Amino acid sequence: MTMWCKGSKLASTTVQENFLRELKRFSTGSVLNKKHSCKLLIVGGGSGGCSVGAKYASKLGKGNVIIIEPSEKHYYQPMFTLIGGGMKTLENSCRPTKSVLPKNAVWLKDYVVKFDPAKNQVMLKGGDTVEYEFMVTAIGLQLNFNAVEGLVDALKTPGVCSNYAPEYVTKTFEDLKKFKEGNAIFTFPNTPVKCAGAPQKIMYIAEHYFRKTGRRDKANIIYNTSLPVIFGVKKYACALNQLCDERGIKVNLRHNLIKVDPAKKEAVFENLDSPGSYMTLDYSLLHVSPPMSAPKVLQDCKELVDSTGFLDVSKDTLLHKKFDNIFGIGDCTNLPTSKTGAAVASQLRTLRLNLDSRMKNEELTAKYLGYTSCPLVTGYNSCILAEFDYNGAPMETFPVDQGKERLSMFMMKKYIMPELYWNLMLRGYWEGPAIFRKIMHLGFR
Ligand code: FAD
Ligand code: UQ1
Repeated sequence: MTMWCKGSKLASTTVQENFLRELKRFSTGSVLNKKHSCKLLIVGGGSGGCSVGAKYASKLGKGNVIIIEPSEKHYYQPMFTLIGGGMKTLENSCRPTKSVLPKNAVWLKDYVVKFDPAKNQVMLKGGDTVEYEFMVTAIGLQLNFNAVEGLVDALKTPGVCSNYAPEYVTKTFEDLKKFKEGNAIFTFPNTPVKCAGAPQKIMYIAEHYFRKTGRRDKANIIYNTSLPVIFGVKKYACALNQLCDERGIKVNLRHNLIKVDPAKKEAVFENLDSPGSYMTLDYSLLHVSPPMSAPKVLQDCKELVDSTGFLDVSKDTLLHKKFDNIFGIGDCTNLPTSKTGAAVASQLRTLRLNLDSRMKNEELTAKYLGYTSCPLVTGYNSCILAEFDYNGAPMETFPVDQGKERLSMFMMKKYIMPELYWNLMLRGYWEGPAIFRKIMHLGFR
């Protein structure tokens, strides 16, 4: 202190405080905060962000595209189902983000903490701001494990697992291996979800695994879903209901997991058709699909979202309903279709054509029909490949009845889809199977 001043105590304190404040500002980096700007900003470098980024980084040239993505690791999430069943490893599903983002784009490894669409800018956690001419929002959705009482602690105990997050997914197969007897319960939450088939795919895999390992007669398999049906599309719902009947799986509709007690090994479900009435079940195995929502940062920007908190875009063009320089893709949007990577691929085509038009001030002509797909893995060698549109009408690619369990579809899910994802989709070359559907159906339908 004496180094700084020889005057009164008050003056020396003020100088010292100012110095400390400057030091803090410098050490936290705020003095170095930057203002970036770009032609196209992409928020989120997951399935949607990477593929849009790949398209535009080459089209617009070096430095004109900025991608904001906080994670060092990129996961191929559709593989989580197979990891839970012991058919793939977590390493198989993961690549460094650096290796999947387009080289011509600028990667800012940070979180968006505030959207300010009126000023065409976003704020980052590290303090930087980014200004854009056009923005594509692709920040996925948020998993809310803590919205179920006791769940986060229960996930640390034997028997409670979830395929939904990379930190938990490897535990699923550990728990399947350890299962001896009792209730094996699988849940579907009372919220929008990504991959609406995933909560039950792992159940069919577990059922097959117990059969393969001679424990099926010891397992009481139960599917407790918040939905009023087993699956939203009638054709596939019929096939799945029949499968559950044949395999002795009990389905409880409109039952929502609200509490897990790992000490008692009990799970509590609310009956959504009779509020205030509950079903408590013992479990030996509990696979939880957690409640999900739009990311909080998006929900907080009221101008961007609808009443559900998801990005409010036109279901036809993917353009934001209020801001004509903002598009959305994937799980963070309010597109009324099932949230999947397959849907993202199909949306990519519409988004590309319409963003090109917006950049040239032309009318938007491309229309997304709601195509989505869910490979419903039903065991270690079978899969029902559901494909459908906004109306729940099947939009099947192959000229066979896809409502049946098939080995070919399983092989495609296990071996072809990952290659297609890493090598084509993330590089912007896969815009869904529409072209194959047209070719395959020539002369058939
Ligand atoms: P994501 O790929 O999740 O990417 C969102 C990105 O945004 C992330 O990288 C995240 O780090 C980033 N982000 C988040 N917050 C911020 C922020 N504040 N600032 C900046 N960046 C942020 N789909 C299929 O097609 N077939 C399947 O068989 C299938 N099975 C699945 C099984 C499971 C268990 C799961 C979990 C998913 C499955 N899916 C499947 C769904 C598919 O993975 C998603 O629908 C798809 O990844 C959505 O892409 P997205 O770009 O919208 O979101
Ligand atoms: C698909 O396009 C896709 O994206 C790459 C998936 O995974 C993320 C899928 O699981 C499926 C089924 C499709 C649809 C593709 C075909 C060939 C039917």
